[in-house]
Amino acid sequence: MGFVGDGGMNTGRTWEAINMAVIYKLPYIIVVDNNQYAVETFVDRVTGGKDIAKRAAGFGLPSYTINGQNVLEVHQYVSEARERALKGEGPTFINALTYRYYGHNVGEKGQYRTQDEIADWRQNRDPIDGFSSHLISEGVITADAFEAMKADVTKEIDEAVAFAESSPEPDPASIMVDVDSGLLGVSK
Ligand SMILES: Cc1ncc(C[n+]2csc(CCOP(=O)(O)OP(=O)(O)O)c2C)c(N)n1
Ligand SMILES: [Mg+2]
Repeated sequence: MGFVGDGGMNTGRTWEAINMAVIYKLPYIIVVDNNQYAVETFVDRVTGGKDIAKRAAGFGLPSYTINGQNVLEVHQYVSEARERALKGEGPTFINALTYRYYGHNVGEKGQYRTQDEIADWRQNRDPIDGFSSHLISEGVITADAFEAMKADVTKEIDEAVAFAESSPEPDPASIMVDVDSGLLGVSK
């Protein structure tokens, strides 16, 4: 599987790679993490033809636009793509519509979209809320069990952050471990 942002959808190398995958019938699934913004640029403003699954279809591979906020829908499309790949039927393109709650980076001012837009996605289309509501309504888990699971995961994350923050800074030389210094043109 290869993942690309909506930002990568208007770059030539993405489409060159997709073309190669098609002509060699590679067992490959390309997923667009289409969160509508490339840093601060709204995808529709920079995408000719708007519909990138249609664009992908022009390269001759099954291409879908799906609700990337829906866990089961993502699972279904990726499973089918996997089957096709394993049968030797070549690559599949999945444009998964999603949303980024936070900035592309910590320094951005966030003036390119409204707080209302972010709140709307969080409140009405959150993938974890959607999937947990589904599991609860289907009787797979209880609301209490879900809350307990959430508390466990939150604790695990908090502990990992505390561990990272209390750990010593890494030795700068360690970034060269397992890196081929010849490729970088530097010596160890
Ligand atoms: C090869 C290359 N070209 C340009 C950039 C500059 N750049 C950094 S992020 C970005 C856009 C990324 O958009 P997307 O993949 O949608 O990520 P998101 O903002 O949603 O996190 C660009 C053009 C880069 N890092 N590398
Ligand atoms: Mg993006």
